[in-house]
Amino acid sequence: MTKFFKTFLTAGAAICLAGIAQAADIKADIKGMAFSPATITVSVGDTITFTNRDGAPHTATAADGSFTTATLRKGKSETIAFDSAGTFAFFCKIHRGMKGTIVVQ
Ligand SMILES: [Cu+2]
Repeated sequence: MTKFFKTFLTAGAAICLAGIAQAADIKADIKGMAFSPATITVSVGDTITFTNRDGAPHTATAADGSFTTATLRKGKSETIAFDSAGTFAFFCKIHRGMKGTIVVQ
């Protein structure tokens, strides 16, 4: 095996392992007219899958407009990716009293 090929394989393995370590999908429910949990902490590169458990339709929408789900009816889910660090307030566009915070670190 050439030195170049060994280096290539090692780099490839490192990239694969980094990918596995980073890409978590965090589950968040919307139930009882609230986000559960209301504060969600993730790492850069993670995704959050919001699932509506209520009969009422809901969204998960960033206060700064950086992301939103579609209107989720009962049992429906949507996955949002978080690629930059920060603290993001979010709410439901239909029920503005429903609020939460996502911390991306
Ligand atoms: Cu709602």
